[in-house]
Amino acid sequence: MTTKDIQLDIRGAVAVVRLSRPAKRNALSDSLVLALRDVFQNLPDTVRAAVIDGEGEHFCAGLDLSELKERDAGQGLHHSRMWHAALESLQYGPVPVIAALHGAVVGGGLELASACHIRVADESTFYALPEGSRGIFVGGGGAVRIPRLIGAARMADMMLTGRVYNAQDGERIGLAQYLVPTGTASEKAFELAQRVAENAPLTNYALMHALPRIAEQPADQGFLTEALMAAIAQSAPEAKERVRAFLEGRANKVKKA
Ligand code: 1HE
Repeated sequence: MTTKDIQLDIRGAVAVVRLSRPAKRNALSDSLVLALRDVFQNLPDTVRAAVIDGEGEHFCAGLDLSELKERDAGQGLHHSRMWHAALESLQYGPVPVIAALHGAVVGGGLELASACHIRVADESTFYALPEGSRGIFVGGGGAVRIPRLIGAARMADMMLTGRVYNAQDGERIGLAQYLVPTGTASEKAFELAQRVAENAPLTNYALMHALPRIAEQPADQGFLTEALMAAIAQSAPEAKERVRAFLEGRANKVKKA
């Protein structure tokens, strides 16, 4: 499936979703944000993991500023909520999503990346939140998700001073979990997605839907939610078979890194 601004390529169990507005540096117009929502809400059942990357020199230049017309407060509220709904369809969608980053990952582009479950950045990547200098604020969930990756103090610094993080520093502070040579982020993300796709679906579900909520719960509630999720996951026939396979020497051992 391909829309005007997004290419969707299903490769086995992995969906590769590509932002395809390279002339506008993949700036996120309303129609592109809605198309993203639609893609993640309608992935075929055979898909077990997804990669999202960007065509051209940059992952994403953020909000399409040409659409930032005068809105009243109510319209602004609904516009931001539209982004929330779209990015929640990735974060709390059917499958884990791996972002392959290169070039600019700025503004709403960083908000999009932070809604993904894993971020792989190549050496050309740079991160910024230019909202501060544009006289606006994040509105795509960045105020919730980005502090959870790097802390509110670093995010405030990025917005107050226009600080730009390069790829190495981005990985060091937690914006990406993987740093790879220039031009290889999509390949690495696809390789990881294939690995993720082999997990038991209920384990992936727990990691996407239970873990972030447990992490936000007070400890005593978190322990209970963890126990409930653990009991459900281990009761699945697939879990029993995977454990049996290890005990019978049919499954991989963990290898030293
Ligand atoms: C755009 C956008 C955009 C490029 N909206 N049209 N985001 C920003 O403030 C970042 C603005 N963009 C940039 O700083 C740069 O474009 C880049 C560093 C990303 C890339 O630089 P470069 O030299 O490769 O490209 P360019 O020449 O700046 O841009 C190429 C074209 O894309 C040009 O249009 P053209 O018609 O003159 O060819 C640019 O105008 C256009 N373009 N970025 C619209 N963002 C939910 S709230 C989120 C709030 C935010 O995201 S605010 C941050 C917005």
